[in-house]
Amino acid sequence: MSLSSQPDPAKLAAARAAVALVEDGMKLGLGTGSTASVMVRELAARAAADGLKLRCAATSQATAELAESLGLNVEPLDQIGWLDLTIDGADEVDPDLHLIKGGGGAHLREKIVAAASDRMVVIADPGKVVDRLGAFPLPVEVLQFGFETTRTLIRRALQAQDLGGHDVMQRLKGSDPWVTDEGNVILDLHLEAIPDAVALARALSAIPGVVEHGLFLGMCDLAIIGKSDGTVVEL
Ligand code: ABF
Repeated sequence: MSLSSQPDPAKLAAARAAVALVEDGMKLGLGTGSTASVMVRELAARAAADGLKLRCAATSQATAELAESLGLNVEPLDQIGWLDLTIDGADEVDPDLHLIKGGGGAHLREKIVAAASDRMVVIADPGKVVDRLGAFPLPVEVLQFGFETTRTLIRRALQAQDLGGHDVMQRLKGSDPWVTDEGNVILDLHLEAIPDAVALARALSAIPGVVEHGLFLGMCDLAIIGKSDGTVVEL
């Protein structure tokens, strides 16, 4: 949200369109990030206005706290079980609805929650829509144990995919390592373009020490792209 607390109109349009998909009694996954925050506020307002009974699993501590503060019923994922719908943001969306996520550092929980959902809907502004993934640095959550070993293995995997020489940077918060909700750290892969996302995802997943990467392939069912005039486009 901006300093004036007015949400960005494009994010608001996407959030409202996604919240319109919510029905009474649904079990929902709540995403993380500024667009997802707008959605959580819209969802809470609609649930209160329409008397919707919802059960929500959050993809981050920050989202859980926001949702609870607005009166939404947040429960542990395993207490709810399978979810009807997850609504989340993204850093990039390509024409096949493949995504890069994790700029907010929550992609591990986001992927688990999305995988536990019948339907995943992404909400975004037009700046997130790309022809090909990779301009946004690809986040990879890694264990702190053996961190440099894991980074070396990631560099080797990139070389094997003709992606060698690109920066593999540890994400920082100030001068300290960024630590995720799960106590891990993040490497951001500055690749510029990812020619074969499926091959890269497979290679990263095979590396010991990699907890989860931010490529979401074949997980998104619908992307709602909000525009600043308040309209949306569905991909
Ligand atoms: C989450 O928040 C992430 O997966 C993604 O990195 C980020 C998008 O944030 P924003 O909506 O603030 O651009 O959805």
